[in-house]
Amino acid sequence: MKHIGKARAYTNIALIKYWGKKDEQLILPMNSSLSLTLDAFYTETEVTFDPALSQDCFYLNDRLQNKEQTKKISKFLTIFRNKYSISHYASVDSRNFVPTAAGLASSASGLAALAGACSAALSLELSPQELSKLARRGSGSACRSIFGGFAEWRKGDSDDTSFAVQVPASSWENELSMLFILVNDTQKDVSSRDGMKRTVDTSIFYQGWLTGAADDLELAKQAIAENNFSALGEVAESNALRMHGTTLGAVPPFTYWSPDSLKAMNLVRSCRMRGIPCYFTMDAGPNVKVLVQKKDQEKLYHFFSEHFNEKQLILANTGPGLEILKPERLMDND
Ligand code: FM0
Repeated sequence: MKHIGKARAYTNIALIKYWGKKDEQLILPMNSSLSLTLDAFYTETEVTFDPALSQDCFYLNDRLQNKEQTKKISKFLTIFRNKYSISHYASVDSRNFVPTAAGLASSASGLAALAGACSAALSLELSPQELSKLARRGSGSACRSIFGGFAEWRKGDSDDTSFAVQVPASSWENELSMLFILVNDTQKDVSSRDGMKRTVDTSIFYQGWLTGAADDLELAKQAIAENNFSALGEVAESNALRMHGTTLGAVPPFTYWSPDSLKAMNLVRSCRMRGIPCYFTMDAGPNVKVLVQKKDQEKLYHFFSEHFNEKQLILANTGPGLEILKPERLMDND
């Protein structure tokens, strides 16, 4: 018998970053992190466990992926199969919904959607906490995309104690937005997985990162509890800078910044001087994301549109948590 399930998950951007693993196999992080889920980028994934298959196959945006591209998915499926005693291979049909084709496909939304689809396929009815643990095994940041709004990934110290939880913010989170600035870059990519490993293994700044991140998380949670935008923005910006600082102390040193990343960061500072409160963050790539209050998002967009072209700017609002969907193949038979 075939088992089919489908789910949608939205991407999240960390305000306090996950940067470094304590256990690479289980994906246990060195530090706890905190993110905001956004509505502009999401993944829909349908998974079919099928006794007729002789290997896992992975379609991304209708294209069959090669062995290398299927590896991460297949590894996750194997973890899932072992955990829930399933013997069938699966076909995974994933679609990334991003406003432009600018390489913003995210492992967070992808692996969270896959975890949700697998759970739905077997009607497991897992709790958000269990889903978060499961998604974490695919990609660390995915454990936070189970939740909408703010999520805190509590690092824990075992497979069972490392998962994300909702951070209550009344409805304040709905007053927040993020502007994505897609910058041009010609540098060779260092994946977040490789970048964080090199940093943990070799950066003389890594210990400083860990000490700071624990304090930053507390400051961020307090700012959320008090609905204090500037306090949240300040700690998020400084946390991102510290994370990126660690890469310069690694061996060999590296950076995710490109000249246009610096240009965008400087523009954020001048925006603040002009009276628009806004703060930047960056992940393992050159794009800059700017946290802003929804009421100021048009002004911010306008300001940046004088320096970057329209295709480079994407506005997002706070997004929802994991959604279980009705599989299309079942709908055909309705
Ligand atoms: O999102 O090796 O989840 O907290 O985006 O798959 O566990 O892709 F800036 C980096 C994301 C890390 C910060 O890492 O790594 C954050 C980052 P995996 P992910």
